[in-house]
Amino acid sequence: MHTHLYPPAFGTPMGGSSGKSDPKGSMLWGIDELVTYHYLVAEVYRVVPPTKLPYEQFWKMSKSEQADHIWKNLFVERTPVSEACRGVITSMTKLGLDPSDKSLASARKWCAQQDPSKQIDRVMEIANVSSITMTNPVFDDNERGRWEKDARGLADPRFRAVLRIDPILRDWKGTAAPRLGAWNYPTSETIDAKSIESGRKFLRDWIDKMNAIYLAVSLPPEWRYPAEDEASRAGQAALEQIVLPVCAERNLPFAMMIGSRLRVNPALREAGDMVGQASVESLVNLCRGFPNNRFFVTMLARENQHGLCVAARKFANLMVFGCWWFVNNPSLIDEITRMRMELLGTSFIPQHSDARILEQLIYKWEHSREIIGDVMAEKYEDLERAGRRVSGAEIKRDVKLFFEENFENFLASR
Ligand code: FIX
Ligand code: ZN
Repeated sequence: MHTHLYPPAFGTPMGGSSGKSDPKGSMLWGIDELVTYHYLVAEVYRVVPPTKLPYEQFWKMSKSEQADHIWKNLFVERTPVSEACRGVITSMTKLGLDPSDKSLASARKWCAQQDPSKQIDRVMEIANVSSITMTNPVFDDNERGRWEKDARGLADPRFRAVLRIDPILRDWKGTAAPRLGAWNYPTSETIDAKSIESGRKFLRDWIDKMNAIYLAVSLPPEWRYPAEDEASRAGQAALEQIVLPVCAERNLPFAMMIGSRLRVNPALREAGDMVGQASVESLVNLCRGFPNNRFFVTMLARENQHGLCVAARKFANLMVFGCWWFVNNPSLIDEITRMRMELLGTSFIPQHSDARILEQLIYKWEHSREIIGDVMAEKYEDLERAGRRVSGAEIKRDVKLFFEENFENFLASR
């Protein structure tokens, strides 16, 4: 239900056997992308500090040079025990590549011989993924330009779109308002009648253009509802007057990914974001205040997971999903899934991949399925010990709820 993956129609820096490459393409796949995942950029700077390899020098290297640097320092000269490293190993093994190879040369050669679209089918087959949900940041020029140029041509039955609108809530005055104005949606710095009308029209137009299945944002740990400082008031008003009314009108859920503090180390780019504890109380206020809206919510901080579960016990319009980013690690997936089953039964979505590189689908789901399956089995054993047999049909039903129906039903529900 949440990835940063794209079909070939969005272009790809590595054309593979199709020979069609687009340096600004959004479809990331292949060994060099897998090894230069921002999680691994952060980890390699733990062992080769910027005093040894200045950040700007790293970013000037080619993708392959960066990948060779990370492979050498994290996978050869050190034991690749971290979850992000183990993930690369799992995906390589499942694709028939040799993860103990000291060089990436043969993996690179194999990838270059693959067709991007066929690789998507292969990876979806191996990962047993039936449908991929994108996240489409409309304020990103590269993304928006592709939709404006040929929205119909971007359609791919394997992928569904999501209208991602972070600046509308994170920075109305500085980013969203001026950009909407530049795109012929006249707005003001404040959420007045003009901003409301234009903002709503903007969302309706892009929901239609993308055929979006939900709208989404990520929010900082400081996010509060109601807002507690002047700077956040415009964001609150935009949420109340623009985003949630259009979601209700179009019967689309609103996804909130809460707790990411962006670029605490800007030199690391995407690898430079951080986690922070957020306010579950704000979420409770929102769910109570907007009963006609449905909310998909995931929180980044481990400390927020329990409160989030309890909040979901209070509001049927709140669907908890995924072990996001810094809690997407075996020990925490186990802890969080256990807690959720004990507090929410089977009424939550245990995981999303957040895959940025196609082949990550293989390891993100392989690793999570194993842990979620173990937790479910233990819960069935507890039930049997308590005196209630669990049938194979019931287990199949629960797995379908966790890995498909809870999402599809919440999308479609009225
Ligand atoms: O906001 C998000 O969708 C996050 O998932 C990403 O921004 C983040 O960089 C990521 O890749 C997490 O896994
Ligand atoms: Zn994401």
